[in-house]
Amino acid sequence: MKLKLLRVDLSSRKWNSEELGVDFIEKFIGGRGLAAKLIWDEIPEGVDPFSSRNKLVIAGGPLSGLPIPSAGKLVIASKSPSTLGYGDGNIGSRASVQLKKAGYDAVIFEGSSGNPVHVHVSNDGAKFLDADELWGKNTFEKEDLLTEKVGEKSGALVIGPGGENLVRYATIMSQKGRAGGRTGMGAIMGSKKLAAVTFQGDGNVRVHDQARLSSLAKEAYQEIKNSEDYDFWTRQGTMLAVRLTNQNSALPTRNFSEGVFESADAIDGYSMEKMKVNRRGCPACNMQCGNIVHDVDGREAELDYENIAMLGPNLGIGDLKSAAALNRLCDEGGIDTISTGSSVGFAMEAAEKDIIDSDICFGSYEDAKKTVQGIIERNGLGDQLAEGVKRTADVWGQGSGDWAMHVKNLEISAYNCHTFPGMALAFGTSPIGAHHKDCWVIAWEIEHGREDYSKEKIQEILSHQRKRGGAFECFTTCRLPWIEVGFDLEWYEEFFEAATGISLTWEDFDEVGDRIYSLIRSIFVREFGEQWNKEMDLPPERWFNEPLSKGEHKGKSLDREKYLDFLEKYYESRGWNNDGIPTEKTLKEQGLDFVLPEIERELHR
Ligand code: PTT
Ligand code: SF4
Repeated sequence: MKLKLLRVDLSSRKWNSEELGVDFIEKFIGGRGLAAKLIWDEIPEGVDPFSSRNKLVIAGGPLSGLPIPSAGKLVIASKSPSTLGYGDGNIGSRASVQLKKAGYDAVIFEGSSGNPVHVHVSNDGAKFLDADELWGKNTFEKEDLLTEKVGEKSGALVIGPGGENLVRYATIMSQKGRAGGRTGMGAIMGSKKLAAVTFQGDGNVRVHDQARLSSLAKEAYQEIKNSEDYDFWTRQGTMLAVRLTNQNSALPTRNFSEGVFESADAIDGYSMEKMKVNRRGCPACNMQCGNIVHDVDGREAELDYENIAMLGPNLGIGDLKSAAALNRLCDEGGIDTISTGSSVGFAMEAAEKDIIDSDICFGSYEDAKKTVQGIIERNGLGDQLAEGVKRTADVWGQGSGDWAMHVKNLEISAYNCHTFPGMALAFGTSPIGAHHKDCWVIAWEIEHGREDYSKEKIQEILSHQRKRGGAFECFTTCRLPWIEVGFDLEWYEEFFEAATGISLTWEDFDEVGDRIYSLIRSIFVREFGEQWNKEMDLPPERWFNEPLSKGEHKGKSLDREKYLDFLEKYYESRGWNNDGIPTEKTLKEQGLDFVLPEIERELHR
């Protein structure tokens, strides 16, 4: 078993392919592991993310694209224009299946093109096509044009005007509703003038034991379908979280100042069910969780919890069709809904406090729409907000940094953590900046002492980070069958062996997860040098200094001293030093000796 990498140089318009063997797979698996290793090896410290020296990795793994449950995913990674460290995102798309069918597991783009380009990947390698007619179009229009050009069976990854205009949180879209790369991967494509990548394979995917994989898959799909939670999940998908978060003061409301929203019922999963006209999802998945509704303009929009929470309550908007329209606008423009909702909410608060000369206000759909449009086009106020909340707070000053809701410059996803220290730590230590993808402990905290800063909680966080941030990002498959309908983790050991012929257990997968965490942390430390410090793992001041003023948890907030102690204990459990840097011993044990020379100075300061 080998992983096959297609290397595409956009400057010279040449390509070649390389192979990575069993040793590499055992150590890094694929997906995020592959991307982190390539980024460590090939992107030198200090490179401007928008320069041609930055690279973009589109990485599948040993399981991605295979006809097994929810395996139609890909990781997209680069040096992030948002965090200036390692950044990635995960997308479900036919691109995952077609990449495999074309005979590759991953593609790395280097250099940049002078003119807009569309790269088509097939069994014949990479083909460079003129993309003048695509440039300037929104993501839906681009996908329609690409379908005409390369056929509807192909998989496409496209950017919108947001990516072309280098919005720092521009994302990559596929299938008019799948989004991946909120760390600015769309802007990296834009900086390389890469308008779209399409994939179309004609080959059969070679796996170690096809018969065993097929029989496992048949059984596995059935098990998922028979699960108790399957019906509810396919009705509500991630929208089920609105009620849970609102009931527990975790629903981001008016720029995360509160955790309960007065109109939550109108935008929750039950209200959505009444409006739902269809559902969609990723290939190879029988849980199809994309909820399609009609927005205020009667157009289709695909809803997820994060999108609605950030473009609804976080902006004071309690109308689902309006939030859906903002969701659709972000999808067409190719910008991340989470960072957009955070940036617009931040500006509304700044306007309310007279820090900026603007009359936009919470609760106004028209104001939100105008501001989102401005971000996509980089017009007026939108031009500043396209830089993200941290950079904007640095410009606006007047204490606004305290309520710029980010960690490491990446805007926080839709969970208010005034009373959730574990989730706050998960955001603080997420390897790509504040994202919930690697760890989501809200429900666990509710059950096991929500306001505790306990060692047990740290173990729970580590376990999430190892599995969600490690194995699932490396395989690369969707984690939701496991999380949402209780699909047993043991299946993945079997899938892995049938696909690769390599026998690894969850203990081995967890080790890979820890290795990747240390490697990504080393990328940040190398990048930030002496500026690196543990403050970078802290959530915003608002959660420490501005207690909730509403709801059951009124008056509560995080405790800074306890959080710092919690963070140090977390570092200790990871084998990192007091500055949050992996120790020499840990790096050696994890087989990462090669990073030592480049972070030694920070390690021994
Ligand atoms: C992900 C982040 C999320 S996570 C959501 S909703 W979520 C937002 N979706 C956006 C969107 O839509 N449009 C848009 N313009 N911006 C958006 N930004 C937000 O991006 C997604 C699902 C979901 S829905 C989740 S939790 C799970 N995420 C997985 C993951 O990260 N890894 C993995 N192995 N499996 C996962 N399964 C689930 O996939 P980022 P998708 Mg996404 C319209 O990209 O950068 O990681 O940010 O991929 O195909 O849309 O599936 O309540
Ligand atoms: Fe995609 Fe949802 Fe299926 Fe996961 S559960 S693969 S996000 S459709």
